[in-house]
Amino acid sequence: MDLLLLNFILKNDFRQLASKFPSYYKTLVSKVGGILPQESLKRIQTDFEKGQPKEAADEIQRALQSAENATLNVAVIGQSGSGKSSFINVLRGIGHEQIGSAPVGVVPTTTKKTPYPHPKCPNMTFWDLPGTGTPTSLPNPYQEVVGDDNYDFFIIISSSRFSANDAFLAQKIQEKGKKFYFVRTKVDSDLYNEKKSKPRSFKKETVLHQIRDNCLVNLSKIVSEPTVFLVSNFEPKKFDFPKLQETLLQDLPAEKRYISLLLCPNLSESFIEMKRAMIKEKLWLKAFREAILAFFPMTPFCCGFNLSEQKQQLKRYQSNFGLDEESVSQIAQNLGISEQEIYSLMKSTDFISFLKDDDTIGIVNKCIEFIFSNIGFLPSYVSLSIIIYFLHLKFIDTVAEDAKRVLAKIEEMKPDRKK
Ligand SMILES: Nc1nc2c(ncn2[C@@H]2O[C@H](COP(=O)(O)OP(=O)(O)O)[C@@H](O)[C@H]2O)c(=O)[nH]1
Ligand SMILES: [Mg+2]
Repeated sequence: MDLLLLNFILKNDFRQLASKFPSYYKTLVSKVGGILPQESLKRIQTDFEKGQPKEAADEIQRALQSAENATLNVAVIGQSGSGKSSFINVLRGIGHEQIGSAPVGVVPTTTKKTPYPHPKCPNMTFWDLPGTGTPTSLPNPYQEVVGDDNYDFFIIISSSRFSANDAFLAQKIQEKGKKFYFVRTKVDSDLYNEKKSKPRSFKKETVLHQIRDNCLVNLSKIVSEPTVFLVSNFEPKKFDFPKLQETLLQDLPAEKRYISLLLCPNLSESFIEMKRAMIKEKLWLKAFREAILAFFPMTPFCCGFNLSEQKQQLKRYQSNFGLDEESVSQIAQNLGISEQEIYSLMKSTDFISFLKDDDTIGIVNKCIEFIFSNIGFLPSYVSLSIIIYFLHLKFIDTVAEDAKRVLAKIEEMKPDRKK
């Protein structure tokens, strides 16, 4: 079991905990940052210093609750036809033809500001804002759109040369003191067109560099140190989509990061690793809080081992990694293969194997022996917590590896690979 938790159970030394907690916590967080906001970290440390562990446990609980209940409103704005709806569908992990997708089309399809909640979490909503520059667009869409203060940030979508409309939007959002990200879509078709028109001199990197430069030069007149993300909504695993996701997550306030990360589609192995780290961090924080509370005899501490509850929890992890029944069915449909073929790649479908897993049993036994030999006794709820902690770690690792295998299968079956 990890050292800080064990130390806590064995020594119960709050001063030591206060000095070790922040640096230890850093080792747990994913590369886009952790769940605890800076203020919570400070408060927890001060609570330990003052010998008030119960307050520290409460602070952890508060932070975990706000992480789970966080809301996020993202405004996606840009000219009609630039790919806003398609972009929203990618971010929500929804196929363009799937039920609930934002309608995509060659003629303007969205005339009203439309909310698209994430299918797994209504608290996270993407707003498809009326395309500008069409006959039906609002007389003053910028006011209507930019004037709304509820958005956490804006994403400006542009699909061709940097336009006066792009500049105007960036300027208005900037004046509002809001953050925006500039996304240049359809780079797949730019590359295709360039290759067609200049087959001999075509160089992918040069074309991408030119597109980026054109946007940067213009944006730098509006903001200092602008960033541009070049994406294809048809090939989101390529180009800057994964980097965009990472940047958004990094920039978010800590309490909004957990839900946002879990709801992002798995675009890369590195993304699956970030999810794994953050889910483990949350598990650790819960276990740490329980370890603190276990030393307060009056604290109601119920954590019986209930098989069906554990099965449910495993399903929740599968959902976090995009491997719930609905997602598997969708993946199978997209790839034109049977669901069974996807399930055959997943080891987490065999719940019983987790209960018999020798590694988990071994590590739990070692932990329990270690505690027993150090303090001479072991309350039953502590041993139960230890079992559940390691079982969940195994769940998370197994599901994360499943997600990687499924991702590899999706890559392998991509149409351009099959040729
Ligand atoms: N090649 C290519 N086409 C795209 C991309 N994104 C969107 N499109 C197409 O562009 C058209 C307009 O897209 P849509 O998402 O409806 O744009 P919106 O009007 O801004 O919401 C549709 O035909 C999409 O299929 C992209 O990244 N690459
Ligand atoms: Mg649209």
